[in-house]
Amino acid sequence: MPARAKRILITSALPYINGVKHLGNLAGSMLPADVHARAMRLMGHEVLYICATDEHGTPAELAAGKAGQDVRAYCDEQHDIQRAAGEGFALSYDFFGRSSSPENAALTQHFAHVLEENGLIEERTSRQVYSLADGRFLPDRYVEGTCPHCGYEKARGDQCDNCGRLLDPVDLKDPYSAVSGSSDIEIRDTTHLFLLQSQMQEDIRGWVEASDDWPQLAKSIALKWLDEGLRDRAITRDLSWGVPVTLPDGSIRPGFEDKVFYVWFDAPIEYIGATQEWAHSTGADWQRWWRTDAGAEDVEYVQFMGKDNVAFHTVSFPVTIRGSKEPWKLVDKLKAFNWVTWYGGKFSTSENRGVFMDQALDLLPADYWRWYLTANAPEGSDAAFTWEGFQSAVNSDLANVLGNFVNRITKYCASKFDGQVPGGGAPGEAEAWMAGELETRLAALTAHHENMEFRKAAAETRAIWAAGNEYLTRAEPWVKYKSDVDAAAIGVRTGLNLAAVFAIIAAPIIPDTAARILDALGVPQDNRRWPDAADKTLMDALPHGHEITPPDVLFSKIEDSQVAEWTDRFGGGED
Ligand code: B3M
Ligand code: ZN
Repeated sequence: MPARAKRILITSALPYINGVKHLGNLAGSMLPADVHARAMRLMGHEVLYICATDEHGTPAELAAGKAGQDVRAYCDEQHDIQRAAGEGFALSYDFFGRSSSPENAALTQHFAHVLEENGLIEERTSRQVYSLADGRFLPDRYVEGTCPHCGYEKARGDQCDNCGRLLDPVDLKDPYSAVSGSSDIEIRDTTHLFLLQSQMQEDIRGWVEASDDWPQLAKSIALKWLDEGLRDRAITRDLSWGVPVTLPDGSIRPGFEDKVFYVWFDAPIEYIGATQEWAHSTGADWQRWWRTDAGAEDVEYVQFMGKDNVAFHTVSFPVTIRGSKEPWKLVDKLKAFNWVTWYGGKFSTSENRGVFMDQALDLLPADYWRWYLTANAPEGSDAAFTWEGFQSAVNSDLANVLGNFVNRITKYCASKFDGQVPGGGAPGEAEAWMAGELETRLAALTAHHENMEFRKAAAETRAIWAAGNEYLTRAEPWVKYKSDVDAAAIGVRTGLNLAAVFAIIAAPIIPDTAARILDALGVPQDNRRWPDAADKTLMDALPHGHEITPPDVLFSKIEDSQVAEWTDRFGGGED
């Protein structure tokens, strides 16, 4: 148990329902959230890790349309596919919900009602793009055209993918419908609910400035938005798929029969909605995680996301929460990531550039990817995925450093000591050196995990494994065995105990391999706890005489021929 066990709520940005995510999406939200959740659980904290598919809005409708499917059927199918991909990557969600759940609809409607009671919502008439050919309004991504800022010709109504600016569909030049391609378009008046964010400007600024626990990237993005001034924004759309706009008595709001809430209004509310889904399916209590009048003031709430989502989490969603004047839990720590690029460029399905989550698992087990993507997390800047970098991380860190250590020591124990942890011998110089390494390095590693510094955590994990190999070089049990079996015994015993420590500290990043090593060493579940840097018994914890079995090969090296084949299939540096 840590000095003080905390209650930690972790959410990762909700992946859009429109297709399996690529490795860059994984590396910038779900994977680091999982690594953090696992590390904190191992350290004895009570963790709730929640995620869900983000199922509303134009991306869902458009993708369903392309697939020729009804939107709900499309979402049902894609949700299962994404859940399976998450399981394949060993993402240890406590619950993976759906923003189309009844829980989220009820919460979204509730927030709109209280915001309106608090004078923060009003109906306004605004101008929207209307397609005569399609007989409908074209919100957000339903319309494409030329970006008024940079001239990019395939800008989407809500955002330009070329210059990154957020757009209003009516500002696009030469607009055309993304449904039919028709440019038979006019601008018509339509009524929507507007959230009066401008009234919350000072409140939100005060809250952001008081949040000392946010890493730099998140805070600077939030302040930039506040400096530009919060604008009132429409939180409904002319669409049929989404959360219906109701009055407090539950009936549809007059004039909003063909409208629903905007996806970015209901999606973050689904963090709460998915927690309710979890509670309803398990009988657990959701309020102690979310309601500060029901114990949630003790919760540490950590959010993970890519940098493009930060404004929505530091400004828009907090306007919803704080504007409600109800006792909801707000984020305490927000970890934002830059992009993983594909050789410096964009991942692209259509251009065959990059690997998607389901494809990755057909090539190699999850731990290989988890290791590389964590060791190269896009923290300080964007990080390029390259096959060469992936090959070298797997071959040197996993196969040569960790795999080789575990393999050497367990095989030697099996062949010379009947596969039993040997007693005998006393710690000497080599053991003292290793104990010193462990003490300082474990303390550093623990701090990196607590601070959510993922690259540093992976580097320190590797450094501890490497120290183990250095220890074996110093202790030389295989040389000593010839003249002094007891002197060899202390080396083998220490080595086996180190293998257990190495597996436990690796478990947040490579959980499947860690479990295989711990199984091979016969470490009981109850003893699979995060090691305390000050613990003097770490190198002699396995009972003497205890049986171990060498594991099968832990990692196979990636061959140059595989790199060549994958470069061919998924793209590489040449294009
Ligand atoms: N689905 C956008 C994204 O995947 C969005 C995140 C929602 S978090 C509430 O980038
Ligand atoms: Zn642009």
